[in-house]
Amino acid sequence: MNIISKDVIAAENAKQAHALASDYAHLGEQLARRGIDIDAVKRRVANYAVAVPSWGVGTGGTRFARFPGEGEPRNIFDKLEDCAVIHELTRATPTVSLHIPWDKVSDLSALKEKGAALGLGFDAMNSNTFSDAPQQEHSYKYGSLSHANAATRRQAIEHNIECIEIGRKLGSKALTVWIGDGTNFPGQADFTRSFERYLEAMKAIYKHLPDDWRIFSEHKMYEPAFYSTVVQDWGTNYLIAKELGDKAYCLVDLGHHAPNVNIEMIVARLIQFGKLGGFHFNDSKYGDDDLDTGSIDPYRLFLVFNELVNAEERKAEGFAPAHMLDQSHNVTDPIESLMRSATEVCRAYAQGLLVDRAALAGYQEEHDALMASETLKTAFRTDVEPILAMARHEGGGAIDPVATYRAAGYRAKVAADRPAVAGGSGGIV
Ligand SMILES: [Mn+2]
Repeated sequence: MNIISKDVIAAENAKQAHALASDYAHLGEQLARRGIDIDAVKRRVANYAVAVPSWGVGTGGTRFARFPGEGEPRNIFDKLEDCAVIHELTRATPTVSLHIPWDKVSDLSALKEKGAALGLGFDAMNSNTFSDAPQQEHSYKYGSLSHANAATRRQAIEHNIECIEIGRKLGSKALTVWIGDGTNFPGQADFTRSFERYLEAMKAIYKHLPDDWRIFSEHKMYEPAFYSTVVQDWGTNYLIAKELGDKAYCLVDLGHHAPNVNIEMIVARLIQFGKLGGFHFNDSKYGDDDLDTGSIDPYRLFLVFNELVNAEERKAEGFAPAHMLDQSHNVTDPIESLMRSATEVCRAYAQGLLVDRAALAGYQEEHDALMASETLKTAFRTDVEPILAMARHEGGGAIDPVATYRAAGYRAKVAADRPAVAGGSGGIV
């Protein structure tokens, strides 16, 4: 079942199909001169997938306010429909990543059936021990998995085990754990003791992880704790994955680093030691801004994908990262932002595939810094839009996803069914 009428998609595509064919043929000629088969690149782009977070289809917010949009999803079933729209038009987002307890339902088989009917699968499960759920016995105000109180830690462990159980029923194969634990004052907690407690708690969760599952730990330098966090950087993250075992991997959220940190190099290190679990894609200017992927620094996104394609092509051992978008939409229609972001990661991937790796290796051997850099720039400067558009078009999606979405009038339609929600509450993770 399609949420967006196939007739609308076909009508919009008909307006642009001729120009696309011409652009694609021209780019194909240019790439052929560089020894690249455009159809081979297109096939790999068509197979690329990035998961959409269920919370991404609602309007986000900041610490100060949230300004709700029209027709916001009321529950996970509405969210799945919004996610289906993104996949129908982009053909790049076949899975949804759920968040518990936000997406908790009494009837899991109904949820699974809804996903199947929409052609969507379930990606990594996300636990929440950074805020208190209603009727929760122990508060996470002072932490969760690293909390000083054993009963609070036990509650947080049980919650993560519950997320695994829900995920098993839905066909998920991974659990992502991000905690807000940390301090606002020097001396507030003992760094070593906190981390010992965290590791002990994660080991208890790990024991419940099915054999064909992976567990991802996600580091974050600051916020909500502003002086220290328990899982602050990739080094600590690597130690966690190493301590836990073979099913434990590190998740890299692009926004969770200090300004100017060389994230692509972190990615390379984690790949080298078989511990890169996956990504949360977004972009940032000042901190963890959760801006749309590729909206500020598309070159950095390309450099990350350059490392990923390098690993893919050399068949790095244990390399199978999970890709997910994780961003907050405050001033745009979330569906439009997520479609554009999905396109941006496809773009970075396509550009990564265009890097002349043999030439690059040669320049590196010869210490030709300028030409090595130029080799990357040549791939980055290539406008791969015809490849992305053709992959979408041939896959049944939209040549121009945003224009087609607007032509379909989806937001106005759901706004009529979904009552406006109150604003005021802040926060996104
Ligand atoms: Mn994240």
